[in-house]
Amino acid sequence: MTLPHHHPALTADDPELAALVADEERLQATTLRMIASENYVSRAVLEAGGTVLQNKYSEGYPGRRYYEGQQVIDQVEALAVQRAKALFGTGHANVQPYSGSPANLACYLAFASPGDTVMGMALPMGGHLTHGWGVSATGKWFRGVQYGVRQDTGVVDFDEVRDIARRERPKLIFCGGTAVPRTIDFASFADIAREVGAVLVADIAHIAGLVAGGAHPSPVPHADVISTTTHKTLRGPRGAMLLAREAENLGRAVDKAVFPGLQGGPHNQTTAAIAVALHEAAQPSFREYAHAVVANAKALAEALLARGFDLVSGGTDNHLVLMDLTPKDVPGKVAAKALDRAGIVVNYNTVPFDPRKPFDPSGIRIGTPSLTSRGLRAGHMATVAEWIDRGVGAARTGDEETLAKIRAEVAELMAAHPAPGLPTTTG
Ligand code: DSN
Repeated sequence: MTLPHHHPALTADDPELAALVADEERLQATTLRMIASENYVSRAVLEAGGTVLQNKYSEGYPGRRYYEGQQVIDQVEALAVQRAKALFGTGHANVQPYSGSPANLACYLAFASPGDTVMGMALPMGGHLTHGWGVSATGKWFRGVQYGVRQDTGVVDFDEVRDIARRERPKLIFCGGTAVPRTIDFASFADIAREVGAVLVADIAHIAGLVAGGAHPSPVPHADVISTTTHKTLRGPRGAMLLAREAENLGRAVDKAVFPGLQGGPHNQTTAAIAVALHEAAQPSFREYAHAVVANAKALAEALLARGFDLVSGGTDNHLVLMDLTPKDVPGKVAAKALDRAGIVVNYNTVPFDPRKPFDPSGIRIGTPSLTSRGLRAGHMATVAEWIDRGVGAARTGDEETLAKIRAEVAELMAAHPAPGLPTTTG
């Protein structure tokens, strides 16, 4: 299969780099991308992110900049802010954080001081590095205390969360994470945060699109601040937002922390692409998409359970499934690399109480946002589960022939379901 040239200037200026871009386009077109945090953006989002808006410096906020010439940029940012507030129903939005980690770091700067106690879900339990985990700056510069999930259920135990919070009195509590397959109970976290006087940050990076599309309960009005990336289920560019209730001056604190506290000039081309993604997410078709992501993940989980796979928490309520491969006698990394050779792209992942190391853990994490963007629906999930089953089996026995066969079957289904944003395939 060949792809036509879609980047004429790049191809003329720098054919070496243009060829790499074409290779990546081909890879994304022909593989089943199941990394739960990835997606395909629309061509409109790609175009907005590649505009001359990137030539402009604009430290500050609309109407309060440190450089002149902001007649247009102010409107772009104001539009993104207005769309974010409308989509999520919040009083305040900051669309400038460069990505999820700086967005979370801004919460520390806004509401805590170095050495303060902060609380989040432990990374191996499904949390995120920036929720106070030891190797992260947030765990080095703050005193991170961590909650997890129950070993018997795989879900958060709010008695444990409350006990830790009462004992440790954290300044900040993070809820949300990167490998949480179940609905996040924002109201219960908010009760606990209120009781101990902590600021509650709901990190909805993974589920922002589901929240926007009505397929996961909203953290509004429970969380004080909502942190999210814009490129996962929300299907926007690589970027982030911080949303807050205006009434309590939370928004002002967040803004000061992002700029001048942490960042310089916002990436205006990204702001524009975020605005486009927010516009797309406000359409009725996005609601259908968000619900289909969840329906696909549930159908996939059922099909995997029927094939004898062990799923953390026994299934999923959202877009991701966390598989413990211990009973299959295949380490997560071996399975992930074999599936990659079969054209199914996943990541190896720790599972709660994992006896193995994070760089060689027991599980894999899979998700349905990207394949749903290509139009795959619940009826396709039995096939996907079968591929994963055969692929994991082939990983155990070193059966490269089976992996190659799956690769060809995957490519055929992908050719029938072109991905948004990619050049049309020919030949
Ligand atoms: N890297 C993201 C993920 O894969 O979940 C989190 O930052």
